[in-house]
Amino acid sequence: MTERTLILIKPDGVQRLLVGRILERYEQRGLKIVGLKLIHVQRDLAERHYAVHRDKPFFGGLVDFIVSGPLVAVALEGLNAVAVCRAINGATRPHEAAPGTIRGDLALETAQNLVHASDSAETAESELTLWFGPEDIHTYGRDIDRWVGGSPD
Ligand code: 3AN
Repeated sequence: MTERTLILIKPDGVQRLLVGRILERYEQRGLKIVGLKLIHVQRDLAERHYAVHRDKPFFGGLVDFIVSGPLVAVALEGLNAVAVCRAINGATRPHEAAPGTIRGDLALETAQNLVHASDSAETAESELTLWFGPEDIHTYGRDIDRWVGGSPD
């Protein structure tokens, strides 16, 4: 099923000059970039984004980290985009992430694991609304859509 999902390339990705390499992994898989922006996020949005973790001991550190510098928010569309992006990212804890995944290849620390991806289609919908206005999401066809299962509109 064609889905949309939210990716964040977190401040460590920007600081480590990995934005291009990380974005390339999703793009090469055939996923379509339908929204893209660099944001230095306010605390309020960061807290809303991570609201499910509010009671976790790492919540404060997580919010401090995500507001520490600009990050890149990406809206991606494609067949099974939610599951595909989670697989591309690899396990939350980088020492458990398989080689070939972003975290398995490029990260060591759980607190600085480079990327976020929505964990379900429902979460994706609410997260995309949080990070992008309707005018920031673009619907367009690509010549390669017939080769990678993209929707042609
Ligand atoms: P994922 O990003 O793989 O979906 P979640 O949703 O369990 O993982 O956690 C959200 C984020 O919280 C992680 N990406 C990571 O940055 C941070 N995090 C999760 N567990 C820990 C932990 N034990 N210590 C520090 N940060 C953590």
